[in-house]
Amino acid sequence: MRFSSVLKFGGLTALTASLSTLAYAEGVNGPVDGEIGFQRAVTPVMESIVDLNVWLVWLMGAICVFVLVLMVYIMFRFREKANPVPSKTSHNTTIEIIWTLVPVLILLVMAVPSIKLLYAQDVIPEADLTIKATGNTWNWEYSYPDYENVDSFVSNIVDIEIDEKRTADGEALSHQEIINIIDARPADEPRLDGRPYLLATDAPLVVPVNKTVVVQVTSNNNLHAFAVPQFGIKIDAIPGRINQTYFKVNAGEEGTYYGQCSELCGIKHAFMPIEVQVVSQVEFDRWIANGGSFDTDFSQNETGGSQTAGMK
Ligand SMILES: [Cu+2]
Repeated sequence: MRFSSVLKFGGLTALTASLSTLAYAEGVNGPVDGEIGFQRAVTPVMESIVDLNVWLVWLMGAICVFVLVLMVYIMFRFREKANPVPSKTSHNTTIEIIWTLVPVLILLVMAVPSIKLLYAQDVIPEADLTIKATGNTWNWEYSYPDYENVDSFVSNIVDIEIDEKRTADGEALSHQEIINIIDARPADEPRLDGRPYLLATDAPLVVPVNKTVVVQVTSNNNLHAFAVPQFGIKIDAIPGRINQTYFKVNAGEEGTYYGQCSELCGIKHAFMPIEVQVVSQVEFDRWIANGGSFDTDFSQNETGGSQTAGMK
């Protein structure tokens, strides 16, 4: 739902109808221009996050409207003309009990589902597949400890070199111009082919649909964070430590999903995207049997990243 189309709605009824869909763009993966809500949820955890958010927005909206109406009423009802002799009341025990208890109750009503959801995110269920994501400067490296025949691989952004991003006059190329340069490459080099620039990689993480995937996250150097909005996951990558999170993509939601490093980690923080290809179990088995390949060469990247790693 775009903000401009929200503005076009006149009546409250239309707004009510649109609020439930405000959270995502129907059927689209990844971010959408002008989007003000969440990306479309494809895991039970993200669905719960969206539901909680929608519910909290309604609750906060109701409180705002209530306070506003009360203030407007007071301004008119007790204005100087209508109320020349103001009340000198300074204490009212009943009112004080009410305005203490009601907010406490509201906070409790908000806290219970919030903590339930935190718990659902924090407790890692039995894994069908465990993968390890390691943050480098500046790319992600994936390994499949369950499968010895699949080498760990580095997933680099599909981009051009930074000094190619300006013309001879020093003018910055537009994103579309950069995309055109990338897509003019020969077919055996990583291209975008319709995938979003700055999110597409040369070697996506591949996982099966409708299976619990546990992600062990760590870092070789700086702090990074592994985040995929549509899965509802975001977890810090800390050198020398392993953090865990999990996701289970809903049945029928095979597709490509995108995330980004979400902890400021240095100059190319914005250029280490996360691309996850969710496939059927059959396809995944084929990918594994193939040593981590759907018959492309891009999974053969060298492991390890360094301060001087190229941006291609
Ligand atoms: Cu980063």
